[in-house]
Amino acid sequence: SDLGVVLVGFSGGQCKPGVDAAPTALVSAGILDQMRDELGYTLHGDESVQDYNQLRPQSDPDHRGMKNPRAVSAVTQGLSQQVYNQAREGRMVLTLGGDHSIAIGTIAGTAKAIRERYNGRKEIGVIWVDAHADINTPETSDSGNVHGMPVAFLTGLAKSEERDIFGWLEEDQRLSTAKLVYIGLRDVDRGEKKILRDNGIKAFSMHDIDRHGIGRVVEMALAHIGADTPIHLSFDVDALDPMWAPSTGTPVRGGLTLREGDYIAECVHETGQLVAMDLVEVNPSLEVAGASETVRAGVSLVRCALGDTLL
Ligand code: DIR
Ligand code: MN
Ligand code: MN
Ligand code: MN
Repeated sequence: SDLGVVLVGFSGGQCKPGVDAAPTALVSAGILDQMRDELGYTLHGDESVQDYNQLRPQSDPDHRGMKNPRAVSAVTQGLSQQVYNQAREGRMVLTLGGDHSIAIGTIAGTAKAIRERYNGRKEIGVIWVDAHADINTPETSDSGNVHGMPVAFLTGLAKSEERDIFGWLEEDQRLSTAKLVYIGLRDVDRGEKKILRDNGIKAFSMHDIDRHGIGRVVEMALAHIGADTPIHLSFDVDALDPMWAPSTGTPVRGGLTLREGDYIAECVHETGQLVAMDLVEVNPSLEVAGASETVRAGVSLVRCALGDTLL
């Protein structure tokens, strides 16, 4: 079958350099060769990594507290078109980031393509696997880093009138809060907790995983999305415990084991509903001793989501 690949060397959604080098590291570790040779995909799209950090506007002052707002907006707007172009052809789309701000573009792209494919009768569901909820609005964010805000812009909880600062997002590129589910949360800001509560957003924290086990949590998450809903899986590698994925910008202890992460990905694959996956926040320049482990964990998550089986 067909797989569109989008390789995004971009770090402007947060402050630590190096996360832009992840696609190259993942490709060097053989991720695309494995998709082709072992999983049997026909690959589409540019297999050379695009350096999106070069795409800097001349002047990009903070706006509503957001850092690099025009750069992140321009990159994600371009990505939304790229992912849409792949998904429109009926291909599964794999995006390798970059920081998690890029999901503004990837999810906008699949949301639009799926609405078109089903003449507006279906919308995507998103499974967001992360230690963080990434649902700050510019006003609730303490950091100003846009990688902590993508879900707010995608759901319309944060809106913008400026075309060059996420004002390009159209209604058909949006995600319903009812079609969103989190797995792995353990570092959620106070303002984000209020947003999750006020909007009744489904979220499974590490506490829920401890209580019910990963099997039951994934079952409940998929039940929330629904059996006939196309799924976009957005996987932040920091959902994994730093024991398995130390090389990431904002590690939080007490996370998923590598097997729990792989299990989530395997179950999403098994549904047959997966239409797109993002793998983000691998930063090979941090914790250099753990960089290759983190890259290997990322490769494993993608393999599992795209159909590698144990037996
Ligand atoms: C924090 C950390 N909630 C923020 N967020 C993320 O900056 O908004 N770290 N996404 O990965
Ligand atoms: Mn995170
Ligand atoms: Mn935090
Ligand atoms: Mn994230």
